[in-house]
Amino acid sequence: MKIGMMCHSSFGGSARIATELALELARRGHRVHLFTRTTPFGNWDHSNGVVLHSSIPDHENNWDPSALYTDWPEKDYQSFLLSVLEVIAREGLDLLHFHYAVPFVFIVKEVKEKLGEKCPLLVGTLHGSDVNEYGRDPVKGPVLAKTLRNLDGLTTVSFNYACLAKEVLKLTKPPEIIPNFVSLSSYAPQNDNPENSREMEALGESKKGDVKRPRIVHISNFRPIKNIDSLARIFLGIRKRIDAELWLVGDGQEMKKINRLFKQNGAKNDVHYWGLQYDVAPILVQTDLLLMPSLSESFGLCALEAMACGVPVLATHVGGLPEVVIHGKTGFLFPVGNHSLAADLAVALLKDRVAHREMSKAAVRQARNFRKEEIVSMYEDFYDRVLHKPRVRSCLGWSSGTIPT
Ligand code: GMT
Repeated sequence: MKIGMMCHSSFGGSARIATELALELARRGHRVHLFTRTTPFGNWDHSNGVVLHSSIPDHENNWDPSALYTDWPEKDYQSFLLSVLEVIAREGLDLLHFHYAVPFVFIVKEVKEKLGEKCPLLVGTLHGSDVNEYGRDPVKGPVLAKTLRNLDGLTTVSFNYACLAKEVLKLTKPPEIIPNFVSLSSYAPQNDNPENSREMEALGESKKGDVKRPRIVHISNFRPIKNIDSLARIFLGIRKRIDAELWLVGDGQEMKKINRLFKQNGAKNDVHYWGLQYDVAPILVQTDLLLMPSLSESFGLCALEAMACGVPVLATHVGGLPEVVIHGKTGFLFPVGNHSLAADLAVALLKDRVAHREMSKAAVRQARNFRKEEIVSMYEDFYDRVLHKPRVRSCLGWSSGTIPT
């Protein structure tokens, strides 16, 4: 298949999923063009088999990779659109697939208006706050909803988000669910490697016999939705009762606030800042618990990545998280704002070596349900179905898509 993939270039999960999907599809022999505004975050290898089209050259890119840019200047928007149209004219695409609705849904709308019947099939995947935020926006919301309704195929990453999208965007049917995935060859527990036995190091004993404090990790783009204030309060609650440390991976607008909070509370020496990291697996394997107190999550990709590394997850009971983390088995879920319950659960788990080991094993087992190979096959199957659905001539606006099933 000839596939065009569009995504953000940021640190976020949707960009990670889209680029990994593009790479795996290329490995499987598809011709894949990836359209991004700048080179994707991380070490992009230009010989990886995916044809990358970034509309802003790297030397002009002075952006913050932790930010999710959805409002693009007109000139960037036009050059992105042009590069998509050029590839379609030159090579032809069977399918154009966007990850994250805003602003790509507006790009596909224009592609369709410009190309009419010659337009490739248009599919999208809804990821994060796009439905919650833009879907409810009085100006953008209706355009977003109308365009999504007219796509040839729409997916999203969890059952919860599919229901939310149907309700907010008043879709006739919910998007198809294709969950996020993890590469089990990159994300695996450290004790799979005998050189670095995690069993020995877990919860207090290093190989040399010196004491290692339990490590709690948080990974995010530090946006308000990640509920950083709550993160700090929970950690301070844990810290009062056991000698633990907090590892912060990522960066973003709330970082200064949390930094200040820890200084004021005398916890400065218990917090380690890793900054933005693409490859989080080597960090995750050295930790004991992932803390994710988000206000909402359509899926919670780093919870899955942590579990694949054998790290139990302590997260809020929101959005798609209960579909990823099994409460009491692979971690714990707590209501937003219940800091004392979260701290109690963390302390109990970090003190109980046997329970922690069981949970760590169950987490690895659960992560196997989201194996990259299987989920990418679900995308291939979805493409196949969309391509083989008979198309009808539009008489209802910019596209009536396919014959409704
Ligand atoms: O909307 C966001 O916060 C950003 C978005 C992204 O592009 O990274 O994150 C979302 O997509 C991830 C991949 O599907 C999900 O794992 C995250 O749960 C989701 N974030 C939110 O819903 C807050």
